[in-house]
Amino acid sequence: MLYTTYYRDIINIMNNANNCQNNTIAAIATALGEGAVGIVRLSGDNALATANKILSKPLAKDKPKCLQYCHVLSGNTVVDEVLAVYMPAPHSYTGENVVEIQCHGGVAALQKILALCLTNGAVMAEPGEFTKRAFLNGRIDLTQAEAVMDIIRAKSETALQMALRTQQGELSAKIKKLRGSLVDIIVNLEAKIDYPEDDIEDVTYSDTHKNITDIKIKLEQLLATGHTGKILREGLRVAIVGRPNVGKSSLLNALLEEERAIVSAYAGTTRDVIEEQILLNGVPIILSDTAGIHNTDNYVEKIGVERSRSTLENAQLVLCVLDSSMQLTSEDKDLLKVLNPKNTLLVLNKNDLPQQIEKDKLTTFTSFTVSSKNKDGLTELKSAIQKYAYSGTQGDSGIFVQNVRHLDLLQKAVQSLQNATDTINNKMPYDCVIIDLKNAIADLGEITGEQVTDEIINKIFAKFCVGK
Ligand SMILES: Nc1nc2c(ncn2[C@@H]2O[C@H](COP(=O)(O)OP(=O)(O)OP(=O)(O)O)[C@@H](O)[C@H]2O)c(=O)[nH]1
Ligand SMILES: [Mg+2]
Repeated sequence: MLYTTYYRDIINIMNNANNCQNNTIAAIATALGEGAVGIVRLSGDNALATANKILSKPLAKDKPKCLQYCHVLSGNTVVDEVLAVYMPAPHSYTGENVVEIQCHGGVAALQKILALCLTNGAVMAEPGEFTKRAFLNGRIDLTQAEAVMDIIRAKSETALQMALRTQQGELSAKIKKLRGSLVDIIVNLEAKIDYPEDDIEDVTYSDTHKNITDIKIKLEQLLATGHTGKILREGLRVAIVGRPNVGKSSLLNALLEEERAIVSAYAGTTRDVIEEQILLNGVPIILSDTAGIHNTDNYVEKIGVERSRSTLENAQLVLCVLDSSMQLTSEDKDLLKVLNPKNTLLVLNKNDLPQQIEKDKLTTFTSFTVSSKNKDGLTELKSAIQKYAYSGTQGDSGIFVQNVRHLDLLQKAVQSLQNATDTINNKMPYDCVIIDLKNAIADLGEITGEQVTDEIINKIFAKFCVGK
């Protein structure tokens, strides 16, 4: 990005080596470009002092969270007319003293004000450093911090809602509760180790097994929401495939409700993959129309067919289009052989024509009879696509885990709990069960940030944008 180099330069020139957490940091918090308003944000002990060095009228300490009108000055020269706000610790985004200067949203004004902040005691913020400080100061936990980025990147209202719920701590609360229950199990087992005379071993093993299994089921339910969570975040990749002339491009156009791809009676019209996005009730769908899959000696067509096959392999859901006005051809049959009924919907197109297709040969698949030409049967197809996006989710909590890091850790925790129940089944000592439980506790703690290394924290926040 254009301004990355600019930031690098400023970081190199202005930052002194000891950029520790006590430093006051500054960054442009809004996107660089032309806009009505732009914001420069400062956070740290000296945020107010630094801001006051460049403002025409010092921000009144006794007017926290109030917008105050003034000018930014460089010496005696007015840089911009601004509104500034002081948010004292601990009730600010970072939990530190924060000042935000709202200036005109032009690149020059923002860069000049940032440069003034840097020459007056602030250091350039690293990517995500404001949110990182909020985490380190205990304002939010790690899942909430990560959700901030998901809010910024949300591509649909549903993804936004999901990220907001995580940001408000719903996921953390669930995970913390389950982690707490695991700690209780350990406390109980440790008591049994300390006072073995009270112990009836079989009862302890069976109770512990049940309690661990209950927690494991809840974690597995959270894990199962990952399928939908990832789709809501990144979109569902849907490939439209089939032999030439069955109406793939017509279907794409009908789903998009616009004439995007060329449609013609000539077999082999589409030569390349055409990708478009739609939202189906808040679920982002990435649709790919492909070249008709068939055997050909034509060099260009061959490349197209290869691309169709690779789109097919990378798709999460396949719409295999068949021409229902004809009997199945050998090309149809060859294609059906390589498709997985679990992630394929058959689209029996051209239902406005006399029907010839042998439906009894297609019973292993879910199929929909449509006419792309007359826009008939598309509602049912659309709801099946949407249903696929939500498949695998259980419970009615409405939380979808969408972060790959969280999903990996949930998977690890489930495995550790599986190990714990195996350990119990093998009647191994309580100590061995405790080791497995501690592993699960560590994995869950890494999700919320209760048990996480600096290295991981740095890695997470490095993916943020500067100013957030
Ligand atoms: N009657 C009828 N004709 C259709 C329907 N859908 C598509 N067609 C016709 O079928 C022909 C092929 O349509 P396309 O959408 O170009 O088919 P395609 O599968 O994309 O073809 P290639 O790109 O060549 O692989 C065109 O003449 C369309 O008008 C339908 O539902 N009913
Ligand atoms: Mg086509």
